[in-house]
Amino acid sequence: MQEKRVFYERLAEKGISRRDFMKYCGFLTATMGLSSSFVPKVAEVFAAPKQRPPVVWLHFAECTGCSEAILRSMYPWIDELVLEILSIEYHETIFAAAGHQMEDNLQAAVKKYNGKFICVVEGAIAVGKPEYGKIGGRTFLEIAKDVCPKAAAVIAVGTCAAYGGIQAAAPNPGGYKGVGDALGIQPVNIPGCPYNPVNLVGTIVNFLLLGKLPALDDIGRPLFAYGKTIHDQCPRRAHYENDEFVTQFGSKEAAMGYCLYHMGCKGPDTYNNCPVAKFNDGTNWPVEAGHPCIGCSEPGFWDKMTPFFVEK
Ligand code: FSX
Ligand code: SF4
Ligand code: F3S
Repeated sequence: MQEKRVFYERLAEKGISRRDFMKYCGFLTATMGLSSSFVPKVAEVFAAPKQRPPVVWLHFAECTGCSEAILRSMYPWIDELVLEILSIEYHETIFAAAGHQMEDNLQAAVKKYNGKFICVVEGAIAVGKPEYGKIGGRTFLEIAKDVCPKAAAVIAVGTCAAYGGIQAAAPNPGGYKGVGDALGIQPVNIPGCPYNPVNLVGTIVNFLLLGKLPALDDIGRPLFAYGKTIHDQCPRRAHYENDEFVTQFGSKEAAMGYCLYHMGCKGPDTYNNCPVAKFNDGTNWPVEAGHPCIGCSEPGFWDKMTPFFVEK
């Protein structure tokens, strides 16, 4: 009880009312595909966590946009996430430590929590030429082979970790791959360039609340987030059906919010929940802002979905 009261007091200090928090929990519960009866239980995961799973967050080849995405997520803010729900044992971007001290942290965490930690991976792994990516003298591949098999669950965030992303785009001189392909394992893949933090939070809350990872599709994506195409959830869909298309940016049709298919929108071939989850505190998402979906969460999107502004 005391713990919960302190939690709500801290929220209030940040200008977040209990009502706002419950609204967020309702949104998260719906995103996870659970009935509204789970809302109080989801709230408990944040307000009175029963366990704080240790997390080792690995960075390989990427732009760090995925860490930026979660650092800017609405709630839980990164400090809440780090200090209250999870026990982050290693994360190169947010830790003050560096060099050997940092590498010692990683070794110690993996040893201490062997078989119990959640391993979040951001970035692709050079498999063809492993020497293309190294941290502390070890290749990405060596680190991943050492750490990932010791985790209770591996979650690949971003298209780079899930499917290789920009590093794996042709001609891919380093032979980069996503974590699953590089190690021959099936991680939970949460693709997107960057991914939507709400889908990572949903995956972790699912794990804490129900004691298991969410159901996945055949390429490792949680069905709650990637079960439908952008096109099937798009608010511009009625314009598509009525043959009302934008053919030029800045035009009258663009201002009227017509369908962006002829501007190269890849929404029909892209599975993701952007139209409902949105970004930046639920402010907006690419198509609503007038930009075609470029298919950023699909495997091989740099090769398959380009040229981005051309109908395919
Ligand atoms: Fe990749 Fe994430 Fe794109 Fe960047 O780390 S999915 S390049 S937004 O940052 O991995
Ligand atoms: Fe489909 Fe894109 Fe048109 Fe939306 S804008 S209806 S996703 S083609
Ligand atoms: Fe990416 Fe398309 Fe969503 S470009 S962010 S999957 S709308």
